[in-house]
Amino acid sequence: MEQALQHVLQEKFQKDLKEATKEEMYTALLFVTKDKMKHMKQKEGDRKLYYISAEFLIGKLLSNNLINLGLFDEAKEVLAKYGFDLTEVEEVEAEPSLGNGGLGRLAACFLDSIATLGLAGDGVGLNYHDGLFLQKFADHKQREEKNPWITEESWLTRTDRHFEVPFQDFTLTSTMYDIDVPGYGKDTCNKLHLFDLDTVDESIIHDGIQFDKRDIPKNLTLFLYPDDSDEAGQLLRIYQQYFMVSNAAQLILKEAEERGVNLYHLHEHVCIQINDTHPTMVIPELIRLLTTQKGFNMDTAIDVVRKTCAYTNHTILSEALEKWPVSYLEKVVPHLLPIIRELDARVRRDFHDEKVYIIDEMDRVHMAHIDIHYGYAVNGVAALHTEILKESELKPFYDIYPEKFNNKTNGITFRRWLVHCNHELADYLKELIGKDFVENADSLEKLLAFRDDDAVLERLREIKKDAKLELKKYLKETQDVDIDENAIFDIQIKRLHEYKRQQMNALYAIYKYKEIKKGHLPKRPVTMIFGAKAAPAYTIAKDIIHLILCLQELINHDPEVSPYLRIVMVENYNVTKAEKLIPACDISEQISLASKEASGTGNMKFMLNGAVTLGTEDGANVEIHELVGDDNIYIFGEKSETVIDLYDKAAYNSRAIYESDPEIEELVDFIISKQMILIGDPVNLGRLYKEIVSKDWFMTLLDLKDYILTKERMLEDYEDEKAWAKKMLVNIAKAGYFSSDRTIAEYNQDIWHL
Ligand code: GLG
Repeated sequence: MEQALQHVLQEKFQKDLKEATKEEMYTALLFVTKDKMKHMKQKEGDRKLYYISAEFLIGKLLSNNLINLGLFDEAKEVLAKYGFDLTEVEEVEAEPSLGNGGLGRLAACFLDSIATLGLAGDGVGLNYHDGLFLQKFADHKQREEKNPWITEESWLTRTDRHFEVPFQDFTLTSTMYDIDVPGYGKDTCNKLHLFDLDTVDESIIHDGIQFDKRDIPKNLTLFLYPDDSDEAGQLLRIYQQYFMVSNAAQLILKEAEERGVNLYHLHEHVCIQINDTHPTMVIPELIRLLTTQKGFNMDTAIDVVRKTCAYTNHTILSEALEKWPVSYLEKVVPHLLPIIRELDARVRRDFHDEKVYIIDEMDRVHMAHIDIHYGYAVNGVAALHTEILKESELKPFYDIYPEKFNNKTNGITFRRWLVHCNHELADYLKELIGKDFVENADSLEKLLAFRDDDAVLERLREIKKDAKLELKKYLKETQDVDIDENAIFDIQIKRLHEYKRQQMNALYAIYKYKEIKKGHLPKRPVTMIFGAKAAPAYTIAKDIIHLILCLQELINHDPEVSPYLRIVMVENYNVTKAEKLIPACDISEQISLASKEASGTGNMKFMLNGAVTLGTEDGANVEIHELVGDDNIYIFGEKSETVIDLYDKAAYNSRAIYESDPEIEELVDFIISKQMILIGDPVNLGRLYKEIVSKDWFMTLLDLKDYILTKERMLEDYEDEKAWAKKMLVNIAKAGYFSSDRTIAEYNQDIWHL
């Protein structure tokens, strides 16, 4: 390692290890790591997986690659010898924020686990030049700025693969870039293929994240999820999606032919996982290529494609179940429409239920319906979610194809979410139970043998305290805020969405503020930490951010309250920040309205790092609850059946709750109180107030009181330090089930058969 680094530094910068800057050292590590991976091949096998996804929220890669390649300790030592701290050097790397949240981060964890299990599976996506926008706060509001991540030297390697992608008005030539994906302790390596266009022009961006949405050759891969609140934005999405899947389909066929595969047996050698509906057009595209270029007849093409593709559903929120107007598809990819119409005609011929048609009476194409009819497997991402798909959301399909439906509860890679982000805890666990858990997550259960061992419990508390100190330092440096490491850290970090109910947490802050003002002081200070980006066009979500930032201002500047309660909204929450926040957390906020969070994966990361969940019976919380038992989790709120029933009967009435309960009324009214208006913008606060009182689509007021009571009970319980440390221990010990290695083993066993 020392020699290799020395060599790069000399060659590239004519410098010695002692003279290098942090940036140069980072580049040297990048080169050395990339070079090592260049010589690693993919595991050879009969069937290869292509995981197509619009998002791969990979995060920084240096440490993870070093860990997986077994080079981490050596690199750290060599750097230390020359006065460098690897953690600081790593800061140089720009985070590739190529995803929004859970779905994209899941895809990244999956790539790690696929490689670690030694399976042949590549990711396929787009090389967005700018990741998810950079969030800045000004006047207590979110501002969006562009978020470029591609530097001259990066993990990307330009390849000489190019494909022609035909659109209505022009044909574009793609370029494929690769990122290596090494498995933990393996000598094989997979790839993440990201497609791009040489003509994309970053200089067309102006005023934050504005650009000409119509100039496709210049804008196609500029942004992840460009604003689609108008027609031009929606058309651009279709351009992106088709560009992604046409490249994927051409790559798949090309590689199959290179491997000598008879395309009539494609399904025996290739499997395609469609991550949410964004890559759905790969189905008609493959059918098109097989029929127009490979001499297949329609029946055979459909049959082969159906046996090749599988679909994962990640949400029941209708806004995310894509339905593209036929007229839009006509404008972008008219050559796919005859195929889509044929697929629809076959459905109509076989089934007489319009709920399962592909094209509805409003002439919209239901992408998920294509996936379900013309794929061989459909999976949800947590047990409850899959049940809801089968019993309500996708029931008509389940009735037709019960054999296609299966559950794959999400998971997270322990290499990033424990070994990398929490060295101290990982090292201690290795000392206690051996290092086996890094690959064999279930062996974390060995920790249970220490549940009554005072020394172990004490050490877990110390490790938590150290992580809090680290976070304190980081927040001071990056945002100039002061937090108290002796406080209870209560953390909610995830995308901002009404169903995730950050607004309910904010109402708790109001409750606590008022209590403290009345002289009801908590035994120990509480620090409430939020991190969340709101979609640029999602008004109410931005209003909720405004509320939280105003409360932060009010509370942190009130000398009566701030010694006991603090609010910190972390700016630009991303993977890198998650890695600092999660190890420091005591209370993990997982408070979505039951039935709405398909799984959640943050809940798993927190648990693994010894936080205790405060949550509803939603998504994977249900499974966490089953695993840790009632004593080690705090569950509140209405259950999903009740919620679904309220929706079905349109029986929820937030105004009635507001008007009949003076305590709730007082909390909600505070949003538009004089003090708040003095700090914030009456338009935003007023709109949010009105939304909660007169609509409250995600039923905040329904669960508010139970939430407050449960959180208060949790704060009380924290004071029994030993009992709390035991809860931490049980959570860590039981987290093994949530390793993405387990999830991927199940995908392989039940769906992929690699
Ligand atoms: C979704 C869901 C999450 C889920 C994630 C990964 O909202 O609950 O954990 O996918 O399956 N759109 C998402 O982020």
